[in-house]
Amino acid sequence: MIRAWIELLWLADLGAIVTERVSRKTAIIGLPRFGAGLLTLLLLRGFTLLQAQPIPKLTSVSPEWIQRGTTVEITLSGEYLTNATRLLFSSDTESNQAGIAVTELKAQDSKTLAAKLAVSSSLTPGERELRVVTPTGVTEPIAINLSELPELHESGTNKSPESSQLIELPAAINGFIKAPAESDYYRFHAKKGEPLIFDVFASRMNSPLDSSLAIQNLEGKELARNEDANGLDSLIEFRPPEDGDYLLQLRDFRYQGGAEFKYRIYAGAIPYLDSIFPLGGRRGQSVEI
Ligand SMILES: [Ca+2]
Ligand SMILES: [Ca+2]
Repeated sequence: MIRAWIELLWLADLGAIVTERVSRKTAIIGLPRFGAGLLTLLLLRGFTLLQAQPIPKLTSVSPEWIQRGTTVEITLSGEYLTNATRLLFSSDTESNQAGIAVTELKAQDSKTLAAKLAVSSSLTPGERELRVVTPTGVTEPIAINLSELPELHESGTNKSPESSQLIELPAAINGFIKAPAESDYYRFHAKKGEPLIFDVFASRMNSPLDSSLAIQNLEGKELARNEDANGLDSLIEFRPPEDGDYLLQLRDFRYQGGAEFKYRIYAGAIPYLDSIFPLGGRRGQSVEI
C-alpha cells in the first residue's frame, strides 16, 4: 500500500501521467477515492509552478523619437516588467556601438517602466531595436528612433490662433488631433525669403489622420495650404513674404479626430528630397541613388 502511494507521488511530481498504469494500480491495490483527488492537486501544483515564470512583453515606448546628443526620460509599457534589470539596444550599423546609456531604470508597476537615456551625439540617426531584460526572459523588440532635430511635443491647449504654441525652427513637432474638428496651431518666427519646409508624417506612420496643413499670418490670412503631397500627408514649401511671426495650422481633412490620430511634422530650413530612387536597398549593403 505504502509502496503504491510513493509510486503515485513520484509519478505526479514528474508530471508523467501514465493514466493506464495508474488506473491499473489503483484497481489492484484498491486506492481510496481521495487518492485520485490528491494526484490532481499535485499535477495542478506542478502546472502552477510552470505558469509562474512569466515571459516579459513590451508593447509601446513613449516618446518614440529622441534627438541624439540629449538625455531623455522614456516610459515603456508592457507586461511582467517589474523585475527588469536592463535595456538592450541594437547597434549603430556604422559605429557598431549601441551609444545609448541607461542612467535610470525603475518599474512603476508590472506594466510600466521608467528609464532615463543618454544618447550619444555621434550616433547615426535612424531606427533602433529596444528590448527589456528580466530574470525570466527578454522581451521581443520594439522600435525607437534617433533624430537630428529638436523634438517638440504639442501642449494640448494649442487649439486656436490665440492659444497657439510658440515653437522655434527647425524642429520635429509631435502631436495628436484628439477630437473631431480639432485644429492644432503653432506660432513660429521666420525671415523674409528663407525657404522653409513643413513635411507632415501621419498616414505614412499608419495614423488614421488625413492631414490638411496651412500657414496663416497673424491677421488670419491664409498664405499656403496643402492637402495631399505624400499619399494623404501634407507638405508645404514656404517663403515668408516678410520678417515676422506666422501660424501653422493642422487638422484632419474630414474634420475627424481621436486618440490614434497622431502626427509628426518636420519643420524649418531643412533639406527635402523631392524624389529618391530606388526606393529601397538591401539591409547592410550600399546602394547608389
Ligand atoms: Ca492636438
Ligand atoms: Ca491630406
